[in-house]
Amino acid sequence: MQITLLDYGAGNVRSVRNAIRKLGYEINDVLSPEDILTAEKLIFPGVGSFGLVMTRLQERGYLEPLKRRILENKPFLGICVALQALYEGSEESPGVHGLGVIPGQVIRFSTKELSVPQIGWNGIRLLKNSVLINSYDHEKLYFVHSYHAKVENTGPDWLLAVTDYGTEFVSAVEKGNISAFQFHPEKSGSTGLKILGNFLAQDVDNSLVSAPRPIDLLQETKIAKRIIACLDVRSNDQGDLVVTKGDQYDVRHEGLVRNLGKPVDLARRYYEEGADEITFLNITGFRDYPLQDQPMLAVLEKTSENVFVPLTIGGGIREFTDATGKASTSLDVASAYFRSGADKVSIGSDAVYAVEDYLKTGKKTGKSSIEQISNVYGAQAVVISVDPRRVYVQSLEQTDHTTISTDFPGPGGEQYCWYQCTVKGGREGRNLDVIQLVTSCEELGAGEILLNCIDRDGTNTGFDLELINLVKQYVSIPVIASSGAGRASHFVDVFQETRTEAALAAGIFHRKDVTIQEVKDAVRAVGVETR
Ligand code: 1PR
Repeated sequence: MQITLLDYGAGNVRSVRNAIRKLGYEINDVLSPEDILTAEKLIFPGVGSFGLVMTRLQERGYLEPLKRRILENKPFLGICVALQALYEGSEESPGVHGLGVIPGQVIRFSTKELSVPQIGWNGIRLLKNSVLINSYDHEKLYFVHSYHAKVENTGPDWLLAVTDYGTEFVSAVEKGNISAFQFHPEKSGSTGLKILGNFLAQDVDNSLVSAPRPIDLLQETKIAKRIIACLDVRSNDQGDLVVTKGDQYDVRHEGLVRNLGKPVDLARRYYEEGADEITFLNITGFRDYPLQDQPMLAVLEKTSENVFVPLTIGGGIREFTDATGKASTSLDVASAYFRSGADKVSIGSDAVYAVEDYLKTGKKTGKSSIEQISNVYGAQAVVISVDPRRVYVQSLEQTDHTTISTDFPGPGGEQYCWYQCTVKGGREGRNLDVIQLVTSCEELGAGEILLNCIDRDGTNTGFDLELINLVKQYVSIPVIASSGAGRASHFVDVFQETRTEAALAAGIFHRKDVTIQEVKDAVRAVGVETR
């Protein structure tokens, strides 16, 4: 059977395409408004901001056919912003009209105790039976969004599932053959693929199986702490692209680049072992030209064919001029990565330079890589990879930087330290501290912080909990703790002693010291929510 995809060129729909193909279906693209009406089954993956989605639909003349299709009850599946588009409007883009099929406005999460965007795996409370989501399909699903639809606007005829994140919000709607999910089935591993497969195979009208059940009887859902496998990738001395691993960022052993395996194979292994996300860092990106780095794009393309959890790619996200004088913006570089299958990009050195410029004037120019990418793809697609290193001082007066008193004194017995930001893979320190960097990046539109620590990287001595607690005091976007994991109990420590949303590790998984499942078992045993 042919499945029709509504791709209006706003971002990465490769993962939806890959998921449909993996399930054995052919894809037709909507090329004209009529295709929306004649399609047997239509999937509308919402990518970009609410305003961008609605504008693109209007420009292409898709609004009326979409409303008609929904009214005629022809099979329709909306994902993420496409669920929000069913409502009248959104706080995200004031004045822009939604499809208005369901009354009310979509609003921003305003929780104080939880980070926004919500990024990660959460449960659903299913309020009626559905052909798409069977009651036994209650495993966690992947969400990534800052705005949500309100339960009270969504009548029982539409409401299919709710989820809790500081507040109760609509995670799925369904009426007859029209369904929409706030979560991403295409990024929700085998559970998500099953739900998507149900839509593709479904031939019964959902209205026949509805039996509403009261929300209150169902247990509150909880977002899981994420475990992320990280693959530092670079060419080795023979020119092959390999996964490598540094020791405090030094990836050479006896003069040679450590080779820990092939990127695509390792990513697949970690997906199958239960990683909640996979991160690739092209660690020579700061000196290479990523748009010419075809192997890295090919790695993403190949990986995304078989890995159905979020993929982040970092390294070299900045503007470039190639040998022929052709200039590319950081947005061009990021777009190439998104088209190849990335869900998020991670910016390292260029974020430091952007913040240095920003702090000089205090004015946003809209031109930094963070702003450009966030404006087009949304904050949730922009991760800042921070590479800080401790600078020890004898007293607080010795520096203007944000300083902590530490339980791990410096080589001269110093009781205090600040965290200096570095660029070019830790090779160059800047006069910028980690708090200046992360708070400014949040203001510029970043959606998440990947918090490495050069002092701990590859040491197996555990995460730098002091650093993570410091950063968590200052930002309201999610933080991924990174560097230093050497045993499963280090993950227990990071989740029990800090409020980090995720923990990332590399060496421990590459060396097979413990499996991802063993890490999850350990943290679950102390009551931490996992997928
Ligand atoms: O500056 O935008 O081109 O991005 C370059 C990216 O590459 C940055 O994200 C930077 O962190 C990363 N990078 C650059 N050089 C190295 C290196 O190792 N020589 N890797 C490097 C950094 C840090 C982690 C690592 C964790 C966990 N790797 O991602 O995987 O520390 O390690 P562990 O669990 O084994 O301790 P740009």
